[in-house]
Amino acid sequence: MSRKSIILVGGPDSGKSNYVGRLWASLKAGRGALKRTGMPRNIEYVESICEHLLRGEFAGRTDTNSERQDFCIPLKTREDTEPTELIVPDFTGELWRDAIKNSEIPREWLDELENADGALLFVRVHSPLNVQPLDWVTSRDILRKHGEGNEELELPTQVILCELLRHLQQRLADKPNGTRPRLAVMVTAWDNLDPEKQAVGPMEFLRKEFPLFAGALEDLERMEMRVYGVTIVGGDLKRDDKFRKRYQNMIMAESGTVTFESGGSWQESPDVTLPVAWVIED
Ligand SMILES: Nc1nc2c(ncn2[C@@H]2O[C@H](COP(=O)(O)OP(=O)(O)OP(=O)(O)O)[C@@H](O)[C@H]2O)c(=O)[nH]1
Ligand SMILES: [Mg+2]
Repeated sequence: MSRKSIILVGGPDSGKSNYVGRLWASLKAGRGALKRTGMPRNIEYVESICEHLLRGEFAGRTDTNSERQDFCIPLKTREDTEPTELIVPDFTGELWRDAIKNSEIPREWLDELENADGALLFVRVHSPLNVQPLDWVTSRDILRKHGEGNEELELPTQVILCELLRHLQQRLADKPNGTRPRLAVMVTAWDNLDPEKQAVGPMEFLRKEFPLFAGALEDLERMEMRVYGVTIVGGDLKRDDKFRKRYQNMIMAESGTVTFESGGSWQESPDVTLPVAWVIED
């Protein structure tokens, strides 16, 4: 069986693991664009995330001392294609952040980046771990000085995102058919924005909150990029009591949406597998 690996990249608390658990719930239910053709290896890992979501809570952050977890599942991207094994390694975001801070990315990760068929880059709306300043000039100066011995500085989130983007650009190989590698930028906890902000789409959110990063995305040449607003169950299980009550009567694998651009406007789909389907599409 052929293999495709996508790499999940993002700082701590950016929503990577909960998304993987929710992706598994959709694949299990079998209603999305991606169709599984078997069971995942390391099923305990994704099932434990699903159990939290079924109980009405988000799964906790990945333990920095635990082994790296890989979600590996055989699937088809279209009815007429051969099954392929999708491999999604989930490293803790703290390790990504520290690697960028110390300008030292472990060899194991570089190998994963070089062998990946595409990437998902995560940034979470209103995460308490998002580090400001927001303004473009300060962040740009920090980015310029990064690597010159100022590593005790707490790096703003958008500087980390720009550095992650730079590594992706340098390392991701072209697709076997010669086209550029694909990157889905996942703006998670999309439900945390009010309807007016949701209506203008996730790229506008990035322009406002992380302008340096948004600029870098707009200048990308070596990768194809799409931005997705992602809410894995459609609301905030931690902070929104009304939503939590409604969620008791919802089916987990049918809750949640992705917001993406199509035909010049923002569309919403209940199929949370769409970003992965687009990244690995031949
Ligand atoms: N409101 C809302 N919050 C979300 C959503 N997805 C994730 N979160 C929140 O984000 C937190 C972090 O999510 P994780 O999936 O643990 O993030 P992570 O990137 O794996 O974090 P590390 O393991 O530290 O790298 C969760 O505990 C939730 O509080 C979402 O769709 N909506
Ligand atoms: Mg995690």
